[in-house]
Amino acid sequence: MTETPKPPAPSPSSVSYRTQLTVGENVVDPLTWAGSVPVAHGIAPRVRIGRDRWFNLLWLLPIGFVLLLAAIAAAKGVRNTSIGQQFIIDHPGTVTSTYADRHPGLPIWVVVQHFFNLLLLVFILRSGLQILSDHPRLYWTRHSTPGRDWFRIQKPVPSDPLWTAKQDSISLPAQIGLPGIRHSIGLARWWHLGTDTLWLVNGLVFYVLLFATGQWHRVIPTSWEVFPSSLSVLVQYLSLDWPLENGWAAYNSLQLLAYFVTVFVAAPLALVTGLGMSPALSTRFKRVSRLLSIQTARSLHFLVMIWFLLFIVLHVTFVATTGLLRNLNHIYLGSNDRGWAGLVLFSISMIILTIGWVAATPFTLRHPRTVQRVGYALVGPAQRLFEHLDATPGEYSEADISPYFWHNGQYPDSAEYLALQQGGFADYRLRVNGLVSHPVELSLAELHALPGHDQITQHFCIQGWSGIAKWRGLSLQTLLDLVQPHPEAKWVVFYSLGDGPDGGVYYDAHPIEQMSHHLTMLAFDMNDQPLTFGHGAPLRLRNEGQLGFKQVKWVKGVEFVAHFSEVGGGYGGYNPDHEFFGYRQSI
Ligand SMILES: Nc1nc2c(c(=O)[nH]1)N[C@H]1C(S)=C(S)[C@@H](COP(=O)(O)O)O[C@H]1N2
Ligand SMILES: [Mo]
Repeated sequence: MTETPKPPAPSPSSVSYRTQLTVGENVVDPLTWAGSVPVAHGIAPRVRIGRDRWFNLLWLLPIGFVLLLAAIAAAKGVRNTSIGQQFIIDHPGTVTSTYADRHPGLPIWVVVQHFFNLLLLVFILRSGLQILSDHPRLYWTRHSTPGRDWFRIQKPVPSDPLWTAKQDSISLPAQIGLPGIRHSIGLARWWHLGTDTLWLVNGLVFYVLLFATGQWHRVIPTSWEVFPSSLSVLVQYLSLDWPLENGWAAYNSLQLLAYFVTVFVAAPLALVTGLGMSPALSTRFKRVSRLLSIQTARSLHFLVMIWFLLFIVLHVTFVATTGLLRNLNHIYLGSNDRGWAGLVLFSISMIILTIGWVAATPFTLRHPRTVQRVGYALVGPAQRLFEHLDATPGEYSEADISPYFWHNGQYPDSAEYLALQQGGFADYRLRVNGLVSHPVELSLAELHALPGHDQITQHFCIQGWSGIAKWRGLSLQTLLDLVQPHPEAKWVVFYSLGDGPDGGVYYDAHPIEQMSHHLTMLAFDMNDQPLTFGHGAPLRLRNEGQLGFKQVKWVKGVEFVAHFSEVGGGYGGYNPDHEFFGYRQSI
């Protein structure tokens, strides 16, 4: 037997970890989705009262019903008094203006925009609920401390010290959430941010036309009379003796106020609180971010959604009960007659809406790459703009450090990792190679010997939780100086010792220009202690202008490449490959 001589083993520093990656699927199979994450049900919504008493919001249904009956009785009582009667005579409920008298009716652009608004809101609300269910808790401080949430649709956080935010996520009914499967935040965000963008464009056009045509008279109150007049309408509604409506000429004052608040308060607030959750922006506008921390923004964003839901329910109720045919002719036809044409158009619009509603989830599961691509096309430009605002990630003080920092992701369990861990990482080597002049392999001791620094920064997980920690490590710039990337190197890929939930090594690609930021670091300490197992021992990435999933933990290799499309599934990271996230996500 002759032995064929083995070819010389390539020098380890030139071997790429790419071969350890897997390619993601191009369709979603709910059974194997996200590492076969099982269905997990949440609980009825609860609000915290005091330190640790939780109020089940379902009680609001009977309580609300009793309160409504009491309010009806009170309103009827008021109308039986002479003061009450005089008040309603003095303030009949609608403030007419010369504009309203001269320009009754709704122009066709209102008709068209109203329909688009309705259609987009369906997707915005569904995907918004999906996003909420990925971290089904709300807080008022950036710390996301278990037990300090003010609202939750999930049981209390278990005592397991390695409990992850992914384990904490819950399922929603498939036709409520979009795309309706557990932990589908990547796809839900494309729907949410993509339809948000269209909704904002629709809203912007609406604002412009409103002021260009004088239609704003119909939705902006111009006299203080609107308040007593609204009160009068409220009493008339509650006493079940409703005011005479003539929405064709002018809305009643309560309706006017509701429209005004929705268009000019709730909608802008939805935008501001939405953007308040972005790492790039909330770190850029530090003053704003002090007041409007990510969690305050998220909580307010939720309350704005509640406003929209209440508005929709009441709006539809009144449309149906105050002369349905005529109201539908107003908003679907822009005409004031009592024929059936409005109802026909309304029915067609409801069919379109229902088809869109029912098809959205199956379409998303069958064509997730399309959702990923179209979503990025819609929101990518804004996202890149924010990154180019020269984001200076917020830096905090020791006093800001979070008492609890959630864990997330898939823990490493390979023999390789366990052996390294048992050896106190004495055998650990960070392999840095690719398009560089000087590939290196560095032990932990060598990494510690390089110049390092501390930083106190905020982590933004895509699922919605946040936390502040102090990190110690070396700037990526130090590493760049050491290895000298070639000019063609435009992306930097970080490989983990841990696998992702679908198998294959976890990795993520970052644009090289973000590596030179003074806060981009490979960290080995967290809050003055060596990184724990759960948080990424022995080494993890911090790129503070980006979301949490890009902060690779348990880093074993760094590779400089021309473009991430050559790596793994080609979408820029494990989550982009397997769960349809974006390759940069700064909002
Ligand atoms: N290797 C690896 N790194 C990872 C993950 C993972 O699953 N595997 N999860 C990411 C996600 S989604 C988040 S939010 C952060 C969480 O870091 P923490 O556990 O220290 O809070 O790590 C990121 N890095
Ligand atoms: Mo995350």
